[in-house]
Amino acid sequence: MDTSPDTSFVCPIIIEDDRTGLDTETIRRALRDNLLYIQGKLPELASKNDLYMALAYTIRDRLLQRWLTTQQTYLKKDVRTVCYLSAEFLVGPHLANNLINLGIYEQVQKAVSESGLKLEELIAQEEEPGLGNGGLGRLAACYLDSLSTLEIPAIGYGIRYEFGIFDQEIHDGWQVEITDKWLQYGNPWEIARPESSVEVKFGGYTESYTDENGNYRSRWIPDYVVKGIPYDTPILGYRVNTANTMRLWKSEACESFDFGRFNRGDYYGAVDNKVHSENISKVLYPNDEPIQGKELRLEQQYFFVSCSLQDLIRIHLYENPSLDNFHQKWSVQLNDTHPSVGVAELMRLLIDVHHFDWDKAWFITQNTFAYTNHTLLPEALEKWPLSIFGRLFPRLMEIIYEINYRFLDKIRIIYPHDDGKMSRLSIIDESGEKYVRMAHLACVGSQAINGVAALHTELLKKDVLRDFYELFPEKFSNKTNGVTPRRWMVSSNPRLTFAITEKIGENWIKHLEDLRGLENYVDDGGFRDSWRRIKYDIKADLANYIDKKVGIKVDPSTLFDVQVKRIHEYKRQHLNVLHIVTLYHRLKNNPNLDITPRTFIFGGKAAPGYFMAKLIIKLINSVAEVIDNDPTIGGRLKVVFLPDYNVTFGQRVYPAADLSEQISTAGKEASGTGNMKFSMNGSLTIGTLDGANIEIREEVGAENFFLFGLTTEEVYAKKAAGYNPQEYYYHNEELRAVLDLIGSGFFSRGDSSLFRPLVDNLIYNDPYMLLADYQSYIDCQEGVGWAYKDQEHWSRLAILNVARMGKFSSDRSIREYCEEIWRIQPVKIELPDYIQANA
Ligand code: GPU
Repeated sequence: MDTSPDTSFVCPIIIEDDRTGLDTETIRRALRDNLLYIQGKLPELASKNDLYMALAYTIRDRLLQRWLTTQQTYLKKDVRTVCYLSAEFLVGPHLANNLINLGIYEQVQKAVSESGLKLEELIAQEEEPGLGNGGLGRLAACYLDSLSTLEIPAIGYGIRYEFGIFDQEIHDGWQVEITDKWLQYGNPWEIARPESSVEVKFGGYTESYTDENGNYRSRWIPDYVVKGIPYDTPILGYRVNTANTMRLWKSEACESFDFGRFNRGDYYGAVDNKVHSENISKVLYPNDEPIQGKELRLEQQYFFVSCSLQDLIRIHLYENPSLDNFHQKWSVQLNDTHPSVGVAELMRLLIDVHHFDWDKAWFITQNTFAYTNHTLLPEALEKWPLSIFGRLFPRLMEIIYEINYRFLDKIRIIYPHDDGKMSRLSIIDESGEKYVRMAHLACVGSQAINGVAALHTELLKKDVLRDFYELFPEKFSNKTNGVTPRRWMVSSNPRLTFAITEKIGENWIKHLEDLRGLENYVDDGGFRDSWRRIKYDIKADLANYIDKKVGIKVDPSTLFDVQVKRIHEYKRQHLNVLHIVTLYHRLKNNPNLDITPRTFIFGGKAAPGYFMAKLIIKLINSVAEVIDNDPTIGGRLKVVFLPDYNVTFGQRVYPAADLSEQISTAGKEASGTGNMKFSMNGSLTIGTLDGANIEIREEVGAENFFLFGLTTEEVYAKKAAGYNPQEYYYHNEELRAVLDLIGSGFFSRGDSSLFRPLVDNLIYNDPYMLLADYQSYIDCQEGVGWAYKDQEHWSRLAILNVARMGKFSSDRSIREYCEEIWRIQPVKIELPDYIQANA
């Protein structure tokens, strides 16, 4: 079958207005048309989901010209392109954002309501693609939005997991994992491109041979070959014509059957091979930090990286005579070490397939890659047993040995007789069982290395990557994370967006620094009034949602104190619980105590095999059950754990929060990005000097931030001095009472063994130093309570928080990457005349 472009086809395509028009009437007609001809449903039998699908196709039609024109422009102009390699893209639902970015929300709303429907209900139908665990995957999605908005040529490459992050249910207070079948009703946003499939080798052995010119070469004879099929999704920028591509790879068996094996009678062998190939892109591993060292996970990483690099090379050779200038046309960003096998794979492709010599191949490779580190947790630094790595990728293993040999040879000259240095820097960990250290491969093979917040980058230089920093300080820089205001303000908080725009115009949506203009209104009592009314209405909506979801009634006039993020000991959800139990304990002892009524809201998933994280979820739910049903509390404290925290729920909860909990142990959270989303939506932060909290506090001002806890230096010093949590337990009476209450079985129907592991771990071990930070946290929370009572004052602080969040737009982050790492310029996309411009 011929799947290449047929240039003899000269018939001009007449673009039907129904597929491009942006006015209400055309959209209404197109919706009906797509319902019938794409979704195949008569209006009277159409479900909400059918109508959502018809609307999604209607919007996709309007993206297609922009998308294809963008791709064509890139090819024609032979532009420099950034390619973002990420094992996760947590993009969230597409429909609402595409409407906003196209600028047709109102028209579509009208078109839909004239057909008797509610746009918000159709938007709510969309099943979000949960192709990520948390912060790292969501950051990749924010960056795609900013890249398109800033008109930067870019491709996001990843894996099209058939099952994304599991859906979370809570049964009797425990997390239960349910398969995420996000594709079951179809995905209208993607287009499969089987004609661009590529093949990826696994297993087998290598052999050397002499080519026709007498050169020694290696070739890889694989055990099996897997096919990667690309699925493309357009990522439209805000009010621009740029629509970049997110290209996700699905794995399939190369032949539907291995007929050789089949005919030899090895039917099961043949089927096994097919099943294994298809398994590679089957499911997202639900562990982040640290990821699980499973062989299939390593296969996933190599699979998508090899597919992506082969794809880049193919595109490159379409416009260029050779790969000599590859690094001038592409900048490949490694989103953590998950894709860092790319360094060895590009070497292999250049040397084995395109016959480059080593030095030239290495020059191109080193100048192509850049590496972002996202964690300081030592246990999260990826390493793979040599035994597995070498068996799966024998040729890459040889190449990594050669890279390492040449690297260490240089090190030996710089640091003669320093064997410690050599073994610390080596790509191969030889201290016990041998491992490939993926961060080392990334550092050696990249032209730039960055952390994701100022403190994080400093700690990388001082600690985790110290030897590399000493060796090539010029490669290191900081790129503080950011989030897209299109999703995290405009789309998720239309009321606040309207109020802001009414005062300062709409420029801030693309230039978030312009929010500073709001500072002129902090003294405007009328503005503060309407600010508070908006917050109240959003909280009332969330209260309704909570009631519907978990049957708990909460009062929107109470302080909404929110912690939503992955459940992890270092993020210290259990410190939050200690505060709740402290307040409860005080109220039990002193029923008339004057406290600020609060609603504590939690959300987050635990890795299925992470016992302590799951026990923390159970603890939150157990405490909630007791407190929520205690009549003596009279609603002054409420605790809610909302199941299945995801992007969609995040969009609901950030706008409704008064207080944002960012309480990780100093030095543990690389950046955090939820902290930014809360603050942009007018919540105040209670937090430690960790990750981007520090920079948020610098921007909003110390007086607008509730700071507590040890600093990183203090954490280190205390650890070095032999931290003993028992001292806190024995010297702090209230803390002891709280821990004893939890340990006694009070919250677990008398079962004193249930929370024992958690309580004992705190008293005897406490690796994340909750006990050391306890008193400071409690005191700080008391200050929060008092501050909230003065609503006028609180509103001022909230407005100032929003006004000063300009730095944390992902547009700022992406501009920095473009200028300092990728050296890539924007490219304007001009649409053909017959396409209506943005509304
Ligand atoms: N992060 Br590594 C993840 O979400 N998953 C990971 O596997 C790794 C890092 C997070 C960091 O914990 C968070 O601090 C940071 O803001 C985020 O990456 C994006 O940089």
